[in-house]
Amino acid sequence: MGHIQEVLSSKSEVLIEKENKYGAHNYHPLPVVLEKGEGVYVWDVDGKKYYDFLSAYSAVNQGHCHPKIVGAMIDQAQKLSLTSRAFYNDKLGNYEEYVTKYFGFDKVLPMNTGAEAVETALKLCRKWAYEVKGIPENQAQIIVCENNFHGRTTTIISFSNDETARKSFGPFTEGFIKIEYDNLEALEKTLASSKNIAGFLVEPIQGEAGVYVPSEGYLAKAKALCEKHNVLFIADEVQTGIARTGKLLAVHHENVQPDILILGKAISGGVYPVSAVLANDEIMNVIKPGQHGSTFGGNPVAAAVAIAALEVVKDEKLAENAEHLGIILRKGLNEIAERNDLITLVRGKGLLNAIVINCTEDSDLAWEICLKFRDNGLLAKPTHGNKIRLAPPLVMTEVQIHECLDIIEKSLNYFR
Ligand code: IF1
Repeated sequence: MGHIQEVLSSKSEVLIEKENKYGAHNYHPLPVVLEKGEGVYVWDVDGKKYYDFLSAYSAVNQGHCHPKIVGAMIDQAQKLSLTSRAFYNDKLGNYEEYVTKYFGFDKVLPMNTGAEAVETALKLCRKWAYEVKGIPENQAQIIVCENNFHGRTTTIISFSNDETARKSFGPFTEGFIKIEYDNLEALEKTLASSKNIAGFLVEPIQGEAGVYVPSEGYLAKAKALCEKHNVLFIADEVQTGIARTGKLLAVHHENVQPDILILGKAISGGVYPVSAVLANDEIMNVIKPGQHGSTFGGNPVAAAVAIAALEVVKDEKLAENAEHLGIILRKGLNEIAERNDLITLVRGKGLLNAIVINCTEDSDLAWEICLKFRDNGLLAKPTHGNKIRLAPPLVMTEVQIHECLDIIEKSLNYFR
């Protein structure tokens, strides 16, 4: 197959060049320059329309620029945007009550990005370990999974096994034990190996690793094992949460209530950086004034935006829609796989899906396929070499899913 002939408009080229010249090279974006987003669609600077099958990595579950969410941001931003937590304001308490009742926890600690929320959860877990569980100071160990992705701070990459994310960023933070994902024996063995285990941090589905859905019952049994050993079950639902997998939370597929819940991305509908850590009083009350915080954490705009974004999830039944359309999407992808051997595997839950392409991880075929998707009006991006994540906003319709399946098959057939 030939390389896609790259012909971008001069408008796009100029803007790409600016990013190259004035911006850090910490990304390798697909060559498309976007200017507008609305619902399931985005438009490039030349007015070409695309289906967005990445959803900003599941941050725009409610669709791009949802009017209710944007409206909430505009209204609040014109009234009071930021007080810092040095003073009270009229939005935070209402948001804290709303979000804790929404997910069923006593308290929330509001932050801004997913990584900040993960860091917050790790600090909370350690402090609980020392002050409640009674683990000796500085001896707490937190279990994590191989091929995890929890963000890019120094502590988080300390327990990553992705050399690209780690190389030349040492020295690393101690206190983490890595085990195989979806392996209950490994979890049980590690839990039993030491009295200093404080928590188990896990993605209910490993997104970046290529949308790995664990075995049925894994999350429920893992939670039970953690309870047995008085270890906190910490669910990172930054990517899998907010209805993405067909339930409000991915852990709800197994009726699991985490000890600590981490949320980000679509909690704001992709309109504003909002993240949150939720827990019950026994855990959350270990944090005292001055022990943790953030300038923007829980600001009035974040509070207003998050309430609107969460209301949209319920009002528009996005979890039910994701569940229903995910079944149709995977069925259609499997039918394409029967006709075209470029797809070796289809996996996912709700509208968090991926196809595995019949090539080696270092091949550029998945990238080429995404360029062809782009030419045919659908935007997606490979993850870890030969997997292409397919995660549209949860406001898709059945007709649009079928239209996208046609685009996907037409694009794949170009490479046969
Ligand atoms: C980028 C990946 C996805 C996350 C989970 C915490 C965070 C993320 C499960 C941190 C963030 C984003 C980061 C984004 C791309 C995207 C991503 F490719 F990096 F790995 F989704 F899979 N927990 N994931 O998925 O949240 O600090 O970014 O708000 O470009 O780095 P954040």
